[in-house]
Amino acid sequence: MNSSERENIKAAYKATFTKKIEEVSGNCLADASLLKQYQALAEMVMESITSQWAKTNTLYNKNESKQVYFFSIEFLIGRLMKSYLSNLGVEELVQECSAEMGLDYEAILAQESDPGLGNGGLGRLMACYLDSSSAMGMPAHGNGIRYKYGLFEQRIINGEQIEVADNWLKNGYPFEIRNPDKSVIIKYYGQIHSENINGNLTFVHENYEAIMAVPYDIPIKGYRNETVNSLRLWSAEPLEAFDLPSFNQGHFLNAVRHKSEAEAISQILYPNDNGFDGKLLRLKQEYFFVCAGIKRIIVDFKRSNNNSMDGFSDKICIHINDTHPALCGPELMRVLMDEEGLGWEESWKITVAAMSFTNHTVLPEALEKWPVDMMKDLLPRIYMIIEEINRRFLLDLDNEFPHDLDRNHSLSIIRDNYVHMASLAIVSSHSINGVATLHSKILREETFNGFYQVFPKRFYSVTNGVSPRRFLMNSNPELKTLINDSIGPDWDHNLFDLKKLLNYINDPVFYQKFDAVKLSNKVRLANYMARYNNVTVDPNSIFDIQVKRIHEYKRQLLNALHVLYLYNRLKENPNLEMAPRTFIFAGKAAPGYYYAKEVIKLITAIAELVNNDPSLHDKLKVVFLANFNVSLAEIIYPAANISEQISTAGKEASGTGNMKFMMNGAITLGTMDGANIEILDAVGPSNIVSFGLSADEVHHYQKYGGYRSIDIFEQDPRIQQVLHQLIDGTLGYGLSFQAIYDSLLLYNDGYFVLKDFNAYADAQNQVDHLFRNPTIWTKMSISNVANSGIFSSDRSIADYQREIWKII
Ligand code: CJB
Repeated sequence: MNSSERENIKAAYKATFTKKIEEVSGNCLADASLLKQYQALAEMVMESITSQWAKTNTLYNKNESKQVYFFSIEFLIGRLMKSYLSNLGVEELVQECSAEMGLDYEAILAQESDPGLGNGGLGRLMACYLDSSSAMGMPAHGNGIRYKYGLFEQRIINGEQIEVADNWLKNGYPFEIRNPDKSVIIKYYGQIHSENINGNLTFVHENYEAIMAVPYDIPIKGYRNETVNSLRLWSAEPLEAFDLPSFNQGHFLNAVRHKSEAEAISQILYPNDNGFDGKLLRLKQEYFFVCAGIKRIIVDFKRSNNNSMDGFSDKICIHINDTHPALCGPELMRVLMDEEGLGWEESWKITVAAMSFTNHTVLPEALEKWPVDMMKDLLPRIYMIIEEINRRFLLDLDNEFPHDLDRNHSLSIIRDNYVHMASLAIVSSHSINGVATLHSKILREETFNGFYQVFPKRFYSVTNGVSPRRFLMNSNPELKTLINDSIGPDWDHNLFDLKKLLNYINDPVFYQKFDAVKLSNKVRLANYMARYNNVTVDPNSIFDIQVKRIHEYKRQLLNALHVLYLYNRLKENPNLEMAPRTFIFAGKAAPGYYYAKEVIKLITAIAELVNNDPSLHDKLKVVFLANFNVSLAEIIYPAANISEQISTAGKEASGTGNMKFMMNGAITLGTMDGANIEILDAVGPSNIVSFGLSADEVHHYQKYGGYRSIDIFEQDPRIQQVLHQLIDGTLGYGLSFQAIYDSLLLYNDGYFVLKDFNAYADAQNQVDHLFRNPTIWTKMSISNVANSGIFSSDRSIADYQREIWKII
């Protein structure tokens, strides 16, 4: 494009934008608020996406290519405007025009709400996978719930977490299209009776309660290509908003009660990460989007397949993201048998061939099991089908392993009066995968070993990945520019090309530029902390960051105790030689998770102590950033020097924050857990700092005992001092962290915090030494970026295509 063509395009953009402002606000540009500017831009974006979207759908409706449907109870998509602009290839143009029109581009983008439709890694992974599928031109769609309230907004008041409702829809959401014509009726409760209709046994559902699932579709635009896939989020509505007979009889409250009961289903996201709390409403949610999603898939498939179900599983993959959508199996069976008139055998073949299942956690408290009575009552036909799936599965088992009652019992989907959802998902899927090599091994050898013995060929491993567009190109534009200037722009289609950066691994000029980018990102975060935390930090200090959900197994506690120890060392020796450090934490605790909330309180108390002690001469700062979400994450990752990935080995299935940090040049300080092991493989041992018990050692202690935290306490005066400080008032008058203290000593430190303390302190020392040698540090940092290609979600999607969905 020559410069006059570009000027014409810019003039056209400005004219359209000005007109749009009038349309959306009734004001001229000069009087339009930032919100209206954002809405105008969003409408323009949608206008340029929708025709490509329609074309993509027309293509898909020809039923030529295999379609993948991700069923997930969470999709943590983040703000979309920047992705759309960059994927359309117009971001620079819009930025330039905005500046020329005197508009604040970043402030306009900040008007967008950040939909918190997920808790953490699980939901964010789905968003990255949608992004990658579209980028690769692969037909893949999401099916989930349009929660009216996303994950709560976290405020920190007096050092404690306070939860505030997240009303993300309050200004409307411009990137969704409501499609009431595609609504589906969902039936709960009632009774099932069988009838013989024309010689066929038919199951009839009576006296059910019906609610309506209404889809809202969000376009997922591919990076600089023609593909626009869909994320379909279902909203619950009453069939009739208003019960007129009740109203006419004067029962005014009854007249609207049904409405709010129906709407309750998609009202709120359960705020538990890696935890299961067994609420009836959650089970309703699970069936809600499963039933609605499957119905639409079948309607669309038949429409483009001469009204026939032939070849369904050759063309449709239903991917079950953790066990929350595990009812996909029995629901597809129900539709195939009760609505399509197929027999059990045929339906089962189709179901198993269509379903694949990814497990995301081995924590026992997160594995879902629903009480039989609850399931039977709420979903009577589904329960009947689960019983039959189980009966047949146990029969097969008995044939293969005769009289092995223990095995039969432990693998039974229905056991001890519960429906075990992971077992259901495994039995009804042709593939089961873990999300990192170690995790998949633990699934095979421990968690699902019984199933592995029965179905060895069904088990796979696909290591997670993250979107390089969101977490590198769009959130770290300066690094993107530096990479482009160094190795050319083609790495945007193949992240493995980042390896070319290794050509610069000894280039001092490149070092300077690379360090300048990091510093600039640190300054951006430092400004954020000055503004929101009122803490001044030195951008040249080590930014040592742990951001993720607060959970015992993720061991923010280990980090916090070490900060306290460092504080003690500095108090003892104010001349201690060390690079200044800024320890940064962020993350939400589930509202009912007392211990995790205590950990937040502890971190903020340590921050108070440390940040207000002038004798430390700014060598140590601690910051807890409130309300960690995707938008905040995008500012944090590019600014990190150290990525804290310190879970108890064997507990973190993969982790994905570790990959986002690495891509932005942070050095991983980690245990040999989840994908940290693969980060080590990718960068080599000299570019990572690892420490701590291995998963095997943890497993051994858990199985056979032999660890006594009190022994460590008694032998280590550093630990004694730190633990006493938890309860002796050091951290604030009247503040005592007795529960944490007890968990470590009285209850024998279930997550091996004290056991790993020494190794962690040594590793932190090593970090200090490395950082004080800038050449080594920069070299490590560049190596991390250069070797991060394998953690692109494009690679993960390619693996799924090949191994799981068998799409060549
Ligand atoms: N995960 O975020 C969640 N929530 C859960 O309930 C269970 C697991 C996380 O999933 C990520 C994506 O696979 C993993 O990287 C992470 O280790 C796991 O905790």
